[in-house]
Amino acid sequence: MRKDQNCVDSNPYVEENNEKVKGPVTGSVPKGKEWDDNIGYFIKKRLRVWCRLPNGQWGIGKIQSTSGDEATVSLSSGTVIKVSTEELIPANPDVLEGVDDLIQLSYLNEPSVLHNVKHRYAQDLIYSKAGPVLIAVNPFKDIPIYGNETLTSYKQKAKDSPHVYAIADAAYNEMMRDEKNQSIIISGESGAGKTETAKYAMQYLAALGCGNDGMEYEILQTNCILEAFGNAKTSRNDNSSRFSRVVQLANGERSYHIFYQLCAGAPSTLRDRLNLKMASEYKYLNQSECLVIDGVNDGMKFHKLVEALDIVQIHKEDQEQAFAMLAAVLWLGNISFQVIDNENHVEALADEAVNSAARLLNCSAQDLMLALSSHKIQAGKDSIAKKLTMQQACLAIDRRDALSKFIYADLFEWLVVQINKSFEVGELMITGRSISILDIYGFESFKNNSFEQFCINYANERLQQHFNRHLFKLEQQEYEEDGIDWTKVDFEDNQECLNLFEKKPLGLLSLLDEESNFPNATDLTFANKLKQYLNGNPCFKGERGRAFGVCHYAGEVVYDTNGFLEKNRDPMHSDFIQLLSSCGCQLPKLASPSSQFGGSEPSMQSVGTKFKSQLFKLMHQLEKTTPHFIRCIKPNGKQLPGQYEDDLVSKQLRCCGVLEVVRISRSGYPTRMTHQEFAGRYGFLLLDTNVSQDPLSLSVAVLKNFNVLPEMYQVGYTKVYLRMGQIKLYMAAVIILVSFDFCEHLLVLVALI
Ligand code: AD9
Ligand code: MG
Repeated sequence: MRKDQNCVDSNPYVEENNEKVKGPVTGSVPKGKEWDDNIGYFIKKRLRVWCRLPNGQWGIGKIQSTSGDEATVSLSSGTVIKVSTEELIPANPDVLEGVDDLIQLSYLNEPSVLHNVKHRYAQDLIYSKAGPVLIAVNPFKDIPIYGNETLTSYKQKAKDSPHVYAIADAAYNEMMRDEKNQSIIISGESGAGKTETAKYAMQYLAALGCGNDGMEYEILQTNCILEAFGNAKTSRNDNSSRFSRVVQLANGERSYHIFYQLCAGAPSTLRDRLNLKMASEYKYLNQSECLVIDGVNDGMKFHKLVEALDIVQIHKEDQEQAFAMLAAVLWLGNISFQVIDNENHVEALADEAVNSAARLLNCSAQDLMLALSSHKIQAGKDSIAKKLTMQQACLAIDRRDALSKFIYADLFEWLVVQINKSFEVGELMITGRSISILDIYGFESFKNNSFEQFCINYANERLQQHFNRHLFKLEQQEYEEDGIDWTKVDFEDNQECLNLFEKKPLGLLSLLDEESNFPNATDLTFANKLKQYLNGNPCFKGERGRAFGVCHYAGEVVYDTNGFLEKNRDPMHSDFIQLLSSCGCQLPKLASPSSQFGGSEPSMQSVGTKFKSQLFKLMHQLEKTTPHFIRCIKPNGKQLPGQYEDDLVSKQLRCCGVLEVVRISRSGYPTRMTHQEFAGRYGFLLLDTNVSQDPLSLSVAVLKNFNVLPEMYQVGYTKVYLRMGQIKLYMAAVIILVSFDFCEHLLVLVALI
């Protein structure tokens, strides 16, 4: 196999200070190599290089002299330092500073990539390309690069600099051209800007797809609704997309925005009907000592929310029913328990909280109290209700909280169904094609990581595999199968980590389910079991006590198993389901006819297993689409504009595989067409009619006829492969030609580009 001429691992020449300097593009000088122009290593006097400074940061400078294994480097700051030649990394010439696409860098290495992104960020150029991937660095301030004017420029192709609009535009065009569903997959850490980016993508698609102002406005209003019900303030992001935080909050964080909005903004008639109090009077909300967000007016937000609900045509009665469910959840949180007899049985206190919750749920206070204070025990075919005792008081609280979470989850699902229903008209439905935008919680690694992080990181591990598959695996497989010359580019495969989670019976999820089913198991016995069975796995790290570590693609995370078993079980008792399905409340039943509410049998699946099967379903759907990837980067941990922490950014760029993507895109052939397609599209341009008419011969003849440089394309068994940008370049030439000779085809070609 011929080594690819343009592959980054070969030795290109770079013009620097009028000297030709030859050298490897990546990495440092191999150990033991001498300075030798004949060999061609890059260490040359006055060459720009990166070196690690004593403070761990990268510094740029020029080599003054070398002696043995040591080089003297004059830094741009004026300081002169001595550095081991092994640690020197070549820097790009000035002219390449701040290029749009990292593919254009002559030297591809971590400090160069980091510097390029930083240089652009300092000029508010928050978007860059890494081959096919869009990198978006959160500006944490408003910059005037959105709105109708910019949108129109992208729509009319007057602009093509990296932008989320450009990605949305590409997705739309590919959907129309290939008649294939598309997806825009947005990933990144918490607070990196995923949701904002998703909103801009939606804004663009709404403007493009609808051609109808009313519909566009309606689509955008859904953001306001989904954010109110799906987002909350966390320590990392004031508007974080969350799940499952109805009942427990960390200090300084808030529950879903909607609760505070309702309490602050509901008009007095509604307040009376729901017996609504201030947010500070509800335990679910006041436990974290954080009721407001700086600069946010919850009352006003509530009015905006109601407007949005009206716009997406959710009936007033349904809106009121949804608010009643929210108020019921808040009142449930205020329910407390007391000992009622000598046998230490506990019962819910028959106070305002119980009465209000029961009234809002449309059931009797007695039924609600019974459901909360007793549990059913199976005796043969029958079940007997048994009162909980003082020792089981925490069970009663768990049951109350499980009910609250369940109601909220169902309400959210109902809302999504309603929103989707209101869009069951319009162009997308007519063409039957769709563009899915995936804004998923990013990888999380905190000081203390629990079951939530475990699930989130598992999902991210799956998404990373999807990314790898599309950008590395499938790409290279296709080259090989189609018989073109190709030198493989290595990438980090995370299959082993996924196996650690998913393998049966000895994987993290299976072992968790197994332990969750043992009545006497504890979080400690679970941790010990993991260590017993998984210690040999290279992605698993046994830690002390209840902890264990997982080597994720984005770094190692230590999880504390405290609460894992209980959270995995998340009991939703059948008597609750009975209670709720017998009550007059209509909303939840609308939401999910297949859900536990309507059915007689509660789901016995654990939370972990359910999460896995939902994730598989999602991945399955994504696999059927053409993906477009956006990697959001958080430049600092303080949510502040203008601050760029090198280490933090480096880590994120590294863990999303940016370098590898650039490497593969630079040496790869991103544009490809079958010989039939290619010949069909461009064959008519051939003036020579003697060419054999089979598609392969026609394709080759077209390429030759237009003098496409041999290193710019490859001809495989089934397809023609072209390097980045070739189709544009080549087609521009074609248009000029066509406009003279084949005027009738001009329109077709313009449309193709
Ligand atoms: V989480 O995983 O849901 O916690 P996200 O979704 O990645 O997180 P989000 O989009 O909510 O983060 O962005 C956080 C904040 O950054 C926003 O509230 C904005 O204040 C800020 N942001 C993000 N992107 C932009 C942007 N393109 N322009 C201006 C932005 N501000
Ligand atoms: Mg978000």
